[in-house]
Amino acid sequence: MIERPLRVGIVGVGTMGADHADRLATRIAGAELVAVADAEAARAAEVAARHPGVRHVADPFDLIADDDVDAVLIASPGFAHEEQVLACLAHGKYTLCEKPLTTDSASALRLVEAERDKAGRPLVQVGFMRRFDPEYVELKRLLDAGPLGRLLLVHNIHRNKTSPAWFRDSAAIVNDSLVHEVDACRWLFGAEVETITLLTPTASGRAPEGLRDPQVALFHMVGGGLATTEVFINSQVGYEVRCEAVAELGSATVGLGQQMLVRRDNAYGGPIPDDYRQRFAGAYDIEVQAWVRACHRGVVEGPTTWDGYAATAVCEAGVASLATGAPVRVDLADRAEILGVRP
Ligand code: ISE
Repeated sequence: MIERPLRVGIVGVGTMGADHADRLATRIAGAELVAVADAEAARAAEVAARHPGVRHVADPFDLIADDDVDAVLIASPGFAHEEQVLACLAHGKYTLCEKPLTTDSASALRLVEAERDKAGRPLVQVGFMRRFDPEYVELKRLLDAGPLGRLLLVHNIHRNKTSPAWFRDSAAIVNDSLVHEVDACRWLFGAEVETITLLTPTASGRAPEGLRDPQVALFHMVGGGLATTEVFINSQVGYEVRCEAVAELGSATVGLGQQMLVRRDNAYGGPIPDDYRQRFAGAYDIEVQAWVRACHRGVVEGPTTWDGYAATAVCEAGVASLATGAPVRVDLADRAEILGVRP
């Protein structure tokens, strides 16, 4: 139990980390942003300068080891996560690690095991913000409460206006964008993904050379559910996220507030957010606030390292499917054997 404000440090203050810095410094109760670190020192200095009293630290590992930091929010690129999360575990720090947990399943599984062996208890939450978005939460509540009967199908749409410069190959769309729908489907169905098939039409002429964009994913869930996801990261329009769940007695949809806007010039239907920071601003606030409250109580309540591992394993199989268009089975480790809990 931590009685005073939770002292938080942020590792990685690019687009998302800087957004979290503003959030933690201005509107999260029970927390104090104390330090930021970034591979680009100037960027850390710039973000720290916006928030009086916040230190900038050159080396992320010094921030993680700092006794004056109780909890770490990791918003660095996915390839840096394994070592940084391992350091957090070694120092017993509560951690909120942005998705993806890591970019390959072997390293993600190592983190599941390291949390078990080094910390002996859950310390890490993975940043899948859809689970905190009020509309998604309402959908989940409705499905679990039972009036719609058994969930049969989920249809997702996930579009961005343009891809970030570092999206240089088609796998980035799977690992960094589709990963959200992988987690959302596991959560909504309460089941793992059994196979994934990834198909692509002719690529948009607006997508950078070599990027197979858009993509369509099909998930066969354990237990018989099916999910489709369109991911289109250079749609030119804006940030559109929708999710329709089809159950035996009815359907329910998240994101209908954006449904009428289909043209690039925002011509009708009202404004559409430019990116995830606007569309999910409320979800991020709720997510980070819930994490802070959970840290005060010494627990992890959001998506776990297992959730991060399972999502990464599905994406890895998805990248393999991209090569052939054939279904690829997701081979997960035995959860009960690893964590000693029922699957
Ligand atoms: C980004 O990293 C996110 O997490 C966004 O939610 C997603 O829409 C985008 O495609 C990713 O690059």
